[in-house]
Amino acid sequence: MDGIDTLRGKYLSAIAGAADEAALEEVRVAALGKKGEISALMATLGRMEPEARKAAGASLNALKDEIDAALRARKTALADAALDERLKAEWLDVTLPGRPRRTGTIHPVSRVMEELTAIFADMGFSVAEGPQVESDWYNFDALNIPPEHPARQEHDTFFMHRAPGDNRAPHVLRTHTSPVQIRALMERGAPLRVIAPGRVYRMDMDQTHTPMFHQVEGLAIDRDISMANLKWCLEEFCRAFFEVDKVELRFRASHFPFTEPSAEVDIRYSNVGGQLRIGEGDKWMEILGSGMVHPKVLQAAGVDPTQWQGFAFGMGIDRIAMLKYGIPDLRAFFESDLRWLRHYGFSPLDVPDLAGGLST
Ligand code: 2U9
Repeated sequence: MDGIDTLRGKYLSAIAGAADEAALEEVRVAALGKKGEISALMATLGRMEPEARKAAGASLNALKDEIDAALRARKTALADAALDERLKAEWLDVTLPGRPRRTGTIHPVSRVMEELTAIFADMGFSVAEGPQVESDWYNFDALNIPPEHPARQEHDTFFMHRAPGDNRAPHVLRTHTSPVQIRALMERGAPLRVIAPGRVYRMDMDQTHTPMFHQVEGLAIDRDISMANLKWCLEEFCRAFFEVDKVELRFRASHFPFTEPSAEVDIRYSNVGGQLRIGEGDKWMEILGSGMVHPKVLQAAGVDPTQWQGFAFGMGIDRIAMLKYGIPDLRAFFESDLRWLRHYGFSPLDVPDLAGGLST
């Protein structure tokens, strides 16, 4: 059986020398494949004398098993070597300090909403939310804005489509957050203190207007509420929000359908070399609208105006964010420019808290 020993030597050294799995497979096919050398020898067994066939068959089977085992052992060795290579190449020192990565930032509008919430929560107001697509009853009628009022005109309001043949009044994108407060009043009744921050929509687009902007409105309903409470509440808010000890507000008589009497509120400020300072100087800037809730509005929400009254106010969040953080261009708020967001955004870990002032 010299031939067998030659074959053994040939294939075992070929297996030992195979550098990768593909080379190993070639050796397997050459030896044990259908047309392989050992398979061919197996095929000759049938033509042998029985005695010779027995001996040759046993030797060939033993060789086949030996080559098979060698193939498997080499395969495992190659896989282990490949894994060692990878582990060496992909080695990572987990004791190194973390690399600083850029994190996202909190948008100034979100930041100001958090600040507003903290300030008003401290005064006993809860936050209410509601749908951005509203019926015209919640957005207008309940707020004493009759159908012929200018705010209802097409140029201000975005109307939703109705299916053809559906002749009901269309829903609108809310033009203010007041419907949220109507809903809160109807659901919870009086007494009530809520603020409603959120997105509102008006068909308006120029340097100082965007079709979507953010508002916060506040509503306080109780048995004995007056303009004096309103004034204190707004002064307290401005002091905390602008983080100054002294603020001065000026109430100018105005008109809104949902409040009577109504007042627009200006804040005293100065402009020193382009730097705005709140609470000092001889300039006045309008920052919000307010008033005593109109009895018809209370009535629409199912609250008896002979028992309850309250104040309400509304202000633009984007505008007060620009004012507080010195942001010059309103439209940049909605462009998602990463450089702008990194510059004007806030750390997600820095959550405003009233204890000791908002920013400390
Ligand atoms: C209810 C009753 C009354 C909310 C109010 C204003 C005055 C106001 C504007 C400020 C700037 C909107 O963003 S802005 O253009 N808002 O002047 N809003 S009183 O009055 C309400 C709200 C809800 C139930």
